[in-house]
Amino acid sequence: MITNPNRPYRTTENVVSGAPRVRLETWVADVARLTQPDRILWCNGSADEIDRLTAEMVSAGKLIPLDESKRPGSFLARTSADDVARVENRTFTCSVDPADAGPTNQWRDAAQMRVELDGVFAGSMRGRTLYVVPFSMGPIGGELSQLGVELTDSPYVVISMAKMSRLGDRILREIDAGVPWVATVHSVGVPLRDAEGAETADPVWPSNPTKYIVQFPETREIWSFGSGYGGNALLAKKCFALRIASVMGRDDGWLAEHMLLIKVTSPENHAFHLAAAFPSACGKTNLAMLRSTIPGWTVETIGDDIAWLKKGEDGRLHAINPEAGFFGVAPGTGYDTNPTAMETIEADTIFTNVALTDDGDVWWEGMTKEAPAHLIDWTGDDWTPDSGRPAAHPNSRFTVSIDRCPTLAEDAHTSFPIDGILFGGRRATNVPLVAQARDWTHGVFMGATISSEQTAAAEGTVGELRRDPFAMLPFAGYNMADYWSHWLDIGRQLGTRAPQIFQVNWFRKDADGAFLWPGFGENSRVIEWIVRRIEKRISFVESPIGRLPREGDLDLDGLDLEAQDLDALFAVDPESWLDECDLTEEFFAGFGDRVPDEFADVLRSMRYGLRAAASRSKTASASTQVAA
Ligand code: OXD
Ligand code: MN
Repeated sequence: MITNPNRPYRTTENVVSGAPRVRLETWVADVARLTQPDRILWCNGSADEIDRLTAEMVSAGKLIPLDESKRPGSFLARTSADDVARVENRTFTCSVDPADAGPTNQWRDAAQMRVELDGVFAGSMRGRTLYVVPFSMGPIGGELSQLGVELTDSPYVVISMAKMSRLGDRILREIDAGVPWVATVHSVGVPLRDAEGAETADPVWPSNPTKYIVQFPETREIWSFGSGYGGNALLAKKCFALRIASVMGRDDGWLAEHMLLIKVTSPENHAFHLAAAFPSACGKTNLAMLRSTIPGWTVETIGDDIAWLKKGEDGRLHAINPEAGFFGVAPGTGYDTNPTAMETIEADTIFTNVALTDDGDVWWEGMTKEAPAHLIDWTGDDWTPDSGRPAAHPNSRFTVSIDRCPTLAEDAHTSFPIDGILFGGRRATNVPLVAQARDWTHGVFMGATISSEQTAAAEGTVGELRRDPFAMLPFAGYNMADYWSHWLDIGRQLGTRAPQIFQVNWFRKDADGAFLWPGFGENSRVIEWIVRRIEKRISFVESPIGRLPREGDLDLDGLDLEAQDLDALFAVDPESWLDECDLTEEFFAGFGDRVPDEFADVLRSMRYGLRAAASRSKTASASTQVAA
């Protein structure tokens, strides 16, 4: 049974003594004894090393080089058909106490899981190389940074990690100096030789139908088996930077969040830093790379997926982007929707599961209005516009270093204080374009109630609310209700220095189902209002669900927005909000008595305000009828 030598599973076993490097080497040797690779390669992410691994993958047919004049330094990978997304139903949290995993995670007994993992990992790397990849999340040696080591048998993981996180010999020096590290082990689960020595050919994309994505929160350990794809295999990302890091944050007083980070500069040349949490498919990368449509305002990119937040010495909440790259969804990204992303991926990019053009470039739905007349689709088959199926997989991706982003803020490599936090869902009804929380507790409530209406595209009843608290449903490494309490606790520590919290909704629709708000670059108008509220330059209209813009404060210059649409964007219907309060109460009830009491107080005052508004509107409509 192998465990993290920094935090062993049992204090009486597996304790490796000696210098930190010896502990690391002993752990690598233990994993190698279990998985039986043919060779072990320690990686530092140098250009030579990445070039060599890339060339090996190209000659093995595992990467397709793209046309050097059209897409320099870029490659296409195609996965197997059963390995195209994160596998939430095979993701497990093995906390010591099942209650610590909570109702939103799949708990498994740690000891039993270790036995199962020992079984599947036994001999799983036969015939392959075991790559040892020490990495830093956040700048190496940075105050909010953390170290990890990934052991993997996938060269695709190594070349992707070189873009997504920080590698290098300096990390080993940090480890030598005693800095602890998170232990992560990954195997695609396809040995090239069986126990009897019979060899099998290596598939283009090896993956195993049996998959495990396992987090051991107390020992800060991740074991991933059977998938070579993104979040399942790049263990620094969702598994470490969110699931394990959120537990580290709970224990050590900080926050690991599924948030993008941007820097906004006002016409007065004042800079503001915003963090924003949105569930999947809500335009997070677009907001991270926003191009302002209002004069004098600029937005710079810091991160598109994950933020780590901690109280700084000045008493404010400081943030870093722990990642060093983007792993963005390709479909829907085009020069008209996100020109910054398109410029970022003009070179030095690994594409996965997009379509290949006849001239050696890439294409996906939404890149251009018209599809090319012929493509090779993501499965490697011929494709024409009337093939009746998408050419790129809907979850196809680009992997690219953040340093290629033309709007990158300098802060992408440092820490900085946060001025505002945004929570957004995809709501066709009820939720206004923007509302400011009355205080931190109300803001945490807003985060806890992020939701989207179910669309016909997914299983479930259309119109039903899908809850995704803090956009962390698949990523909170511990009990979601404890996570809310931890947020409240951080707010108490920050006191008056806490950032302001806002709720946004770009997706409200009119009665005919048309979007009321144009979105994309025009969201800069909402960002302007948010910044002006942070500065306290402007006032607000109080409503039972939060603080709304006064008439005239939201800059609508040059926008073709009817007065009735503007009203509809901000309408707060007391009756539907009272129903929404009931649904929220039901949702909270699923977490039992661990839900913070403060949420009941917020609900009570919201209902009080809504009932008062409902009776005012009844009186008003009665008097209108009398007058008529
Ligand atoms: C992602 C996700 O891939 O949130 O970023 O699923
Ligand atoms: Mn994400």
